[in-house]
Amino acid sequence: MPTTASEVKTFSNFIDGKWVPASSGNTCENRNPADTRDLVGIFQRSGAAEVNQAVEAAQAAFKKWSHVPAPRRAEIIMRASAILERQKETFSQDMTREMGKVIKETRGDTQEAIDCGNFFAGEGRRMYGLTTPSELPNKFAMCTRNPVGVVGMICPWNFPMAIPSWKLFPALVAGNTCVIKPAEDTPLSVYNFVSALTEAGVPAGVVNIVTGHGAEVGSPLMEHPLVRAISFTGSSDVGRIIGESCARTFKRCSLELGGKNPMIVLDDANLELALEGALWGAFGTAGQRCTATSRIVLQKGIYKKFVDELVRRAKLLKIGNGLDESVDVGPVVSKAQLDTVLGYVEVGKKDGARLATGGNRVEDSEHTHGFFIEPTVFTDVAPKMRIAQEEIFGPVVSCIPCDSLEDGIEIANDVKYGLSSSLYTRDVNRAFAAIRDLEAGITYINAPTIGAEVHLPFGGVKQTGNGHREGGVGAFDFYTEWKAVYVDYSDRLQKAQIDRPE
Ligand code: UN1
Repeated sequence: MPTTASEVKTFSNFIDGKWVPASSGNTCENRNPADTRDLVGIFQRSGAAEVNQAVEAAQAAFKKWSHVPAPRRAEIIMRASAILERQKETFSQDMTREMGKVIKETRGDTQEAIDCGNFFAGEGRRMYGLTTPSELPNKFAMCTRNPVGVVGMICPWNFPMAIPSWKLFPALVAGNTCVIKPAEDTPLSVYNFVSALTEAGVPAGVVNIVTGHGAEVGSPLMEHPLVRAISFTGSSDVGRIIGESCARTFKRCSLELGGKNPMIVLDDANLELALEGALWGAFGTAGQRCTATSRIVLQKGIYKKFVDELVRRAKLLKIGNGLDESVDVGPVVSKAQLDTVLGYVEVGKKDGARLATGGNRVEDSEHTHGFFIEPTVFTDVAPKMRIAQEEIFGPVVSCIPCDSLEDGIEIANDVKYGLSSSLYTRDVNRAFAAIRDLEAGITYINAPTIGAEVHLPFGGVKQTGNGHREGGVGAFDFYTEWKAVYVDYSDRLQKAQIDRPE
């Protein structure tokens, strides 16, 4: 339903526990991509001044927050998770409204944040350091994990609550303070998430939100001298800029970037299972996951049967407003995304791939106000074609034939990315060979490339990132600094490396 301007709420930045409008007086609209007449909210178009205020608030809050015992901080996180659970339906509906993915998936997104909170709340009573023997007598050696300081977080729109939760929960349990920049398309979900944190008792200044455009908010955040670390999820092109900037100012920097995730299906696979997985992996979230199945590499014996059936089923998927429970595929997030995806369809056609189904914007009377694209399958795709090499981030999948597992793995690995990967086979030997040889941070056997769980490491190799992982205890490798501690109780000067028994 279209919303009239008078019903629309204006959100200010959230800085030091207060609502602070942008000093420029400029704002950005948040519109529903399923029906752009529906104005979801108005958000501040902030700049360096607001970033500065937020970072200073986070810096001022750091000492006190970092001294709160981790188990106490974790109790707050546990309460926040419970609040998210209580608000799950409302927050999920808000999320579908602001970015389009279907309601069962936004419920999954909110659930992922709840799971993440529960996991990291438990870590408040672990966050293990280590002890180790000293080489000297009567000397104790241990390592503790200390917070890093003020962390800047730059978030994507495709998992508007789950991904901020991967960043905020471990950062907070570890004792950091944060400035978060939501994606321009999905600020409401970050407000909803932070409202749960605030209600749960996170003190003023510990989490601050500054909304606006990447160049205007992200850049001053990554360049700010008081920010000690930047966590970014988004495109490889932007990741490169952030990585370079952070290198210049010696900030830690975690980059979760693109993917071109392959699903390999061998002749011996359970085809029904693989088909279901392919449809879910390729068209779930309208293909807008960095883990989306964007290449299906099929062994020749099942190639034709598989693609025929995939095409038949892709045509049956219901496209529409994600708030309708019967819809399978929602809109893409924005006009810009729509243009990018349709541009890739043209590239695929021009490069000689066969467009087996889809490829068009859906613009009948029911869909005319939204950014809907038909689920699209290209067949007879050559591995080096652009549609098989570049991240499209839309409901477009490329089917590529292969001769064998070895050939399939070679095709799978022959891209610049390495996030997720999948193999369908009933042969355990081949499964383990693929687990070893697929160049990716995540490998699924007999499941599609999407569906990571929060207590396992999430991230990729090659140009998918810079070696960090979100999720799981490994997240603390980013959100804490190791401190090596030596306690000498010998009452004499002992010289390491020099005092050695004769
Ligand atoms: C992303 O695609 O940006 O594994 C994150 C998954 C989700 C997270 C995806 N749990 O598909």
